[in-house]
Amino acid sequence: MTPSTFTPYYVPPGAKSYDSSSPLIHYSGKWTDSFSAAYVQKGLRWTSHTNASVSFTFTGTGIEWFGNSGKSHGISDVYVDGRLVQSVDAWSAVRNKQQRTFWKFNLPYGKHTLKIINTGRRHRSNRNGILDLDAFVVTKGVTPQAAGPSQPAAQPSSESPSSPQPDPHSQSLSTSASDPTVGQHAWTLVQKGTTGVHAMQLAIISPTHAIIIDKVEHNPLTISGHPAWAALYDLNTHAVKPLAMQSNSFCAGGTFLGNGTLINVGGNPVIDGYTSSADFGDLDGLQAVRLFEPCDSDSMDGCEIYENHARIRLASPRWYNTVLRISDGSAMIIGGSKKGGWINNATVNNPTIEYFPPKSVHGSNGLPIDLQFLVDTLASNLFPIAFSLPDGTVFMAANRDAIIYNWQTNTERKLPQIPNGVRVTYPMTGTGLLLPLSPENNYMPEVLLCGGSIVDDTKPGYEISSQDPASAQCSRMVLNDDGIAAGWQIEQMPQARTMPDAVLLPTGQVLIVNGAGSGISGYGNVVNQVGTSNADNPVLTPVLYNPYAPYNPHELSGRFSGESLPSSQIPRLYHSVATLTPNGDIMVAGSNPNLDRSEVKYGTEYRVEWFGPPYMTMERPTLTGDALKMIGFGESVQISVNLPSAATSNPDIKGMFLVICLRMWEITDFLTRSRSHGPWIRDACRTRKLSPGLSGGFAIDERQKDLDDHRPTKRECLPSWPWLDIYCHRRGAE
Ligand SMILES: [Cu+2]
Repeated sequence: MTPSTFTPYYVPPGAKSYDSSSPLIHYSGKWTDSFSAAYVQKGLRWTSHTNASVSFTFTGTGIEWFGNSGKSHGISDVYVDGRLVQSVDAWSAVRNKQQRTFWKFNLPYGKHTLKIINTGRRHRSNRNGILDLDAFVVTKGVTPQAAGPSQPAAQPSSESPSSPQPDPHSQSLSTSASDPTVGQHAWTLVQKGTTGVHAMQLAIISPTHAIIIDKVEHNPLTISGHPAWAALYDLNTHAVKPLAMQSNSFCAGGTFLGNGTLINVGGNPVIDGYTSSADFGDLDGLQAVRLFEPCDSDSMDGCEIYENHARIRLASPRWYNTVLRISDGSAMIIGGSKKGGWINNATVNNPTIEYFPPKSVHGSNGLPIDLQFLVDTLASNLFPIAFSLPDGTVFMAANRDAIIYNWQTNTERKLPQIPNGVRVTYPMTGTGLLLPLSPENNYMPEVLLCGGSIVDDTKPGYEISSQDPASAQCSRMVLNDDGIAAGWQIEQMPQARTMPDAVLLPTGQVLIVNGAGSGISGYGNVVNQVGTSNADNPVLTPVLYNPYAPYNPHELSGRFSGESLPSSQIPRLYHSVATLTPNGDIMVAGSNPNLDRSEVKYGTEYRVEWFGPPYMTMERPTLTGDALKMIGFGESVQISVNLPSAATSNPDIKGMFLVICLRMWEITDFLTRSRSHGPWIRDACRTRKLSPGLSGGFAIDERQKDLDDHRPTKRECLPSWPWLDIYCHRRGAE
């Protein structure tokens, strides 16, 4: 079959295309027909006459205008319902076809009229500019009341200064301040910004930016004449800048290397005839290695993804692999399937690990090393949950099982099975994280796994339903001999969730957000699909977990609280993400249980939400002087801090101080753990309490203090790139 062209022109499920020859489209002035196999329905209409116009009345919530761009194209005025909304310049240095010249989403559902008038003006020329129309695409939208799919809207990109602006579409929800411990400071939820490309994978890459990596699909954001599938998101301005990528990153995995370079590996082949992209040459992503060097310029100029498939690639194909930075700063690349699919099976399973950069250990000569755990845990074992532990070993959970893997000796230590038949990895996706390492527990690692499903992973898709209930279980274990002998401690989330995302907050609490109350991950596989989603019953309210609260076997939800948390109106199912930001709030994005962009329930979600913990509105300690750029291992560090007045006056807080290091990245498939898919890669952090009694501590008797942080004693705990956050608080409180 001839691959279709991967242009911005696309008709998502739930939208309808009207060709330029449609009798419903009215032209006035002199227009000319052109014919080419490269045009929608092989025809296009154009005019170079000033004041020639086209108008079109449609019923729906959104409209997209597609046409060519090029050096002869000019400026047109676009009216919606009689109001001038934008002057659009279709000029470009390169001639492109099937471009999205203008779009307007988020209109109230109903009848609207679009009118486009040629101004005759043309960029860098006195000659008349061309206005052309290849097709209109109308987004009908779900019924106005239903919580439906998002209306995609791309922020202006640096590449196309004339990009239309989406409606400012923002909504604020605040909780009441009924909790006396919170006072006037409460959780907030704001919808602001759109990601332009669907946020399958998300990672914070600088104090000001996040990187978003999607799969090859028809996103609103474009680059070089075709849809983009990676972008940089400005956390402060909410602007999105498209990134060029060569290979299909569908269900890739990622982490940061010890030098701060982000690597994103694996993915999917080119999907011929669908989102195929033969015309710009996207490459099979199964063995791809994508590198993004540290880049903290505010403008992100020159920050690009590097791929060189001839020279840098994985030793074996991987789809849904987990990538984990280990104690020597390299990345361990764990498992995956040899090709895209759904539930893993022995035919496509890749039950091996490899490293980047490659290393020759245990006679591997850089080639993959067999890992029996990945055979034993078939079938639902994709995106294993993995953490690097303080002694350099690696915790892994997949399906119902867990091990500690010593990569230096290539040995596995079996851990007790996760109780009650709960499966925690794709497509029975749960979430997991390493709880804070703190002086109180002598930095003893403790893991927490939450959500997932008890659905039998040997059943075919037609025996699994989107209505099968998810698991509410959390399982927690201390990873030393006593803890392992004691086994998993069981808790219950207030609501069952599959595909949750867990975010470790600077307070030590865990925010569990996103996910579905029923069904499993993926799309197009089970019965009772909603649209094509394998999951249903979105869980719209996050819940807070306090790891420091006492365990009560008679009250299994005792460590959870959620009454004061605001609820979202946006379902976040398969392929959704959440991460802490350098500002301290939580960025939530994504959801796309679809092969390509869709406008029917559950559609492709581009809107971003921001959860603000109560501390966002409190006075915070501030660093005085320059922020630290680098701390060498074993170095002492002096940090000067201005303390908030509450800290100097409150006897509970005075004398207690936490310096917490957090790594910001979490990615869904890749770095973040968004459990909508992947394992969490956030490895952890060392929490350090500084008090006058501790060596290297400080005295607290003035507002400005010098903190002499004494250093980590184990190199493995901090292989690289931590973020240092300083908070004043009582443990477990906000
Ligand atoms: Cu995926």
